[in-house]
Amino acid sequence: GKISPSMMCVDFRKLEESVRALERAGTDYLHFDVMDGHFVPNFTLGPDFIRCVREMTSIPFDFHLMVERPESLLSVFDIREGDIVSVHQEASVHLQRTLQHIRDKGARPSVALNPATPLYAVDEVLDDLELVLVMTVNPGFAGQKLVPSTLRKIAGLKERLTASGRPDIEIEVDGNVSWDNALKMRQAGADIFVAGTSSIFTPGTDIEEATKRFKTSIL
Ligand code: S6P
Ligand code: MG
Repeated sequence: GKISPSMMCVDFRKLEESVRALERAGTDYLHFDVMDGHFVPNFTLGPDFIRCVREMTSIPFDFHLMVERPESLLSVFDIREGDIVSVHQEASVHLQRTLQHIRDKGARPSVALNPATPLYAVDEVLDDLELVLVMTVNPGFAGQKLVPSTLRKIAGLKERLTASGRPDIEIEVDGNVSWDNALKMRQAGADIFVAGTSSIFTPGTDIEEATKRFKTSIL
């Protein structure tokens, strides 16, 4: 499994040293939560913040766009080859075209699904995808509790992808990925784990040590 630490959970006063600790621990991605106050009732990281982190590191970025009409906002982000870009199925009117635009930038197209969104919502875009992001909480806030039915959903998605001839599509999980839940998610078929306040960013935790331990636990 791969780890994608959630940058909205970083202590912003220690931004650069946190990025360095994550680098030393061999993180696979950095996860950036972008919220617009419409699709979700909150605001978080924007293009300037993300560009600032880009200047610090060459770790690939994992954009999670929790915004209405993501197609109209792709151009404001510095998206590079090898980055993951997740757009929400519920927020995108022209989903196939949006995924195509992401691929044209050399990035890895991904669709995010809210807990209540059925798996068949990705059936018609499997050709355009490299990953599916399964939300295991309702998006908008860090520090929430797992929606239990999403564990079955991960397993269901794994089966569905295999049956459709796309077992190569990776499954990313986001929301209350605690030490315990990560193991259950791993067992259900998850490949990429967004780590937040439930694991490596619990106050008082040594980020480098916790990230290494997390990576070992999802091997
Ligand atoms: C939630 C967001 C997530 C959170 C992450 C925090 O809307 O998409 O990426 O930052 O879930 O982790 P935790 O462990 O606090 O749930
Ligand atoms: Mg997220």
